Amino acid sequence: MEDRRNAPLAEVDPVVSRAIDNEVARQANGLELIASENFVSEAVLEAMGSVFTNKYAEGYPGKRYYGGCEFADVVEQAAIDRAKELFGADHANVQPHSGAQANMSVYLAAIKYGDRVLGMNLSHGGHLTHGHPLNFSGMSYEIADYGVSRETEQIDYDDLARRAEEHRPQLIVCGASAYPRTINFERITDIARSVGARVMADIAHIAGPVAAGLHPSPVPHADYVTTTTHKTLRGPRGGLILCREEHAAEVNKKVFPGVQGGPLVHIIAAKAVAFGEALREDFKEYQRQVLKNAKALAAELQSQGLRIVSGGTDNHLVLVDVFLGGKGITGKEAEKSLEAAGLTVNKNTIPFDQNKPFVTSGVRLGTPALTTRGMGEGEMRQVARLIAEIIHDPQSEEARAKVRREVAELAARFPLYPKRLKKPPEAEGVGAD
Ligand code: DSN
Repeated sequence: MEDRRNAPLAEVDPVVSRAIDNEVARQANGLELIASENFVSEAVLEAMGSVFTNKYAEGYPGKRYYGGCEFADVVEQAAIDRAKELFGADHANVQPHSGAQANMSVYLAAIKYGDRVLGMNLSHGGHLTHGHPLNFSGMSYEIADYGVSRETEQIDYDDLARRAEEHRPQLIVCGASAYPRTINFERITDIARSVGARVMADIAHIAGPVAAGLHPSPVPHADYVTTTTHKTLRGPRGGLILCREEHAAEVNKKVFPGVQGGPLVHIIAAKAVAFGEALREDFKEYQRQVLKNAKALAAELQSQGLRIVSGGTDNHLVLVDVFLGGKGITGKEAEKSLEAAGLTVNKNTIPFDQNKPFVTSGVRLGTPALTTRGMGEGEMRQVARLIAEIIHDPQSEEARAKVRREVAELAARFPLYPKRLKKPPEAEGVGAD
């Protein structure tokens, strides 16, 4: 039998190889505005694609259930040390395969089945794992929620305090997936302490600004801090838990063997690389630009006649009301029309949405990915005008063609993964068509 173990992917599996090439082209030739996405460095990709994928390493550095873990220990210890330094945390567990598994491990460490959890309402910006009835969180715990005020569309901390007093939760979950404003983690922790609850802060979206010191950190306040590593933090797809020393042993036990088996050592190696990158001064500069870009994007969208939920943004994301009480279009229609013009966004509910979650009145935009490409405030204003043009006239072929041309020009001016981009998109029929 022919041994093809050393043959290149394109020969071994043309279907997968072509899909990867097409995805490189899709990412490079379009404009990515999904707030939870980003582009990792070649160094992170190299670590992810390493032979560490072959290694079982159940346990933790120095205490493994398998032999041959000496180099797995090196990368995991590097990831732990760098995460602790980056966030000023006592303890880091870098093994969660995802943010959801990080959150699940914390719930198991912090509370018992059937206990009460107070989490942010999903349609006000909360996350599935903060208590949705179809998620393990909603299935396993009694959930109460808090949200934003109708007037300001910002978290109503007085109401949160009242609800904490009323429901007496064992755990308060804070952090959000679609909330553009600064979160007062200290105030939420004070509220939790007043009712004897623990606090889990899920900073998946804002981990980058937090690491760069541009958003107040929950680490000195909350009992547990969880995050994904692939959003503003710009690492590989995965999860991370930070906590105080007193919770370290319990958290480790709940990640493994509680929730997971063997860690993904290749991903942990890539987390180490990403955390190393995030410790550098240029990462802080990048995060500053992400925030400036989000403000520029929001301001221009506003002057183009779109409504920005909460009136602006303090972080990397902008929640746009495209429905405008029925005068505009739905989030679903906006997402589709923008995609056809080469702009990738996701539809999103807005607080007190009149439309169903699959339709929505809003779109969520974020600047992390375009900022990684090197774009600044001038480009954000241009992107905002392109978005507004499509939303104000979603059926116009002429507008779509014009926007597509400008998207292609912008994308070409800020190249992405040039060494991986194999063919011009026209040749493959890939990209904005
Ligand atoms: N799906 C992620 C997001 O887009 O925010 C959260 O898990």
